[in-house]
Amino acid sequence: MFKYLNRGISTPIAIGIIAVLVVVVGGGILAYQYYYIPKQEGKTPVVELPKTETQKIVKAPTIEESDIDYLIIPPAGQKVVAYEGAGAVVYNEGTKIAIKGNSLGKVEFWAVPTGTGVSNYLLGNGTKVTDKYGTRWELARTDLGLVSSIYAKKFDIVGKQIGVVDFPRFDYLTKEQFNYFSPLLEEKFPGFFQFRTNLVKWVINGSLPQNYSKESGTYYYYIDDLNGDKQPEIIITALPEKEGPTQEAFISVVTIVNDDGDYRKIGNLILEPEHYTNVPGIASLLPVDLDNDNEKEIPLYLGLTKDNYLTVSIFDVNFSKPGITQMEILDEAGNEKPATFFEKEEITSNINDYIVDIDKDGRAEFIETVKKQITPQKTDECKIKVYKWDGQLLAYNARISRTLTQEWGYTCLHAIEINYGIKVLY
Ligand SMILES: [Ca+2]
Ligand SMILES: [Ca+2]
Ligand SMILES: [Ca+2]
Repeated sequence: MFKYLNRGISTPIAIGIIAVLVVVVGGGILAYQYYYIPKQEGKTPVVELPKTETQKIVKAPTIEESDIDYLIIPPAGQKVVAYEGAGAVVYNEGTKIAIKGNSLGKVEFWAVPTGTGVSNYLLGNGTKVTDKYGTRWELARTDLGLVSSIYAKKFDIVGKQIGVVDFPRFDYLTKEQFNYFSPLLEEKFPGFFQFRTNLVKWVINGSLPQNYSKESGTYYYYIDDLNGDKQPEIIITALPEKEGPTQEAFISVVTIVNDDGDYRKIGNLILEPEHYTNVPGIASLLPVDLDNDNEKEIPLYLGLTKDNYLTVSIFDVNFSKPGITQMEILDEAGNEKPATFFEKEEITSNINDYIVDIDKDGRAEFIETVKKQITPQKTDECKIKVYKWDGQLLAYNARISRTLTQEWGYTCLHAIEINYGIKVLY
């Protein structure tokens, strides 16, 4: 099940992924023993909160972010944002790292390489630089490439080690990301931004109802610009403090409206316990516009069913008439039902979901692939089911869907690449 979550980690905006990993990996197995997601395709299993809760702007107080003693200086013209916590990073050529500090005597930079059997190694000592940004110790090397982490040892003027600084996970921001991320960023050095974690936590605390836990790991958030207005939306999902069969999962979307961090609620939605087994969250399927209204829909992973299917469902955020609803689809048999899909991997068959523009018309489709073994270790069958917006519903589209027989060893991703001429990257 790690695979499902890992697929999303390389995406630059998956800030809450670590929290989800902890919750899903730690709590998923326990949770699914108590809950069961029925496969019945009946009524929409959601209840909306009163509309009076939406659209009110909440003013942010002045929120201090914790200070940092490192710098990640990107090459000219690029922008980086650091998140909380460590993680593997690919350093673009020309990226500098530095430790701030006036009273230090020496700084050593160390790398933990990726892979096994290789020990930590010294990258080099820092060179002291003083300019209008203060005093810092810069590493001369700017060709770090892929490393699982970097840390620095700080020494005082008599050579005694006085601390270790771990460099965090960071991303290079695209222009588009920077446009909508900027209210949530604080510039620490030209081109180097710190993510305003404390502000985001304050927004989440204000958005969650009383009985929902504010401890990280029991909620999950994800940041995107769902409606393309350059103001970021925070998608928040959470479970109540005391899990149990009568508890309801909470999904909320807020928009940060200015650089002060004031926010406006767009909508809330409550998901009844029989429809999830864990904190709903975004993993490998990212928000994308599926119904051609220029607003992205949100695919959420809802945990495992009793028979080990991972559930994915699609939610639609409505900005003009604020609210969140679960999408409906038209299935292969022509029935309308909630947009809920399942993923499962077995030796003889597996089911996976993707969101890609499979017919290359500039719009994303929802794809479900079902791979089955036909002849052991010889041939497989891959059924590629395409759901496309038909003007009314996300509908199974027989014209684009295909069933293919393929050589054993090939995946449905190969089948999509060969038969549709597109590469699916996750
Ligand atoms: Ca927006
Ligand atoms: Ca849409
Ligand atoms: Ca398309």
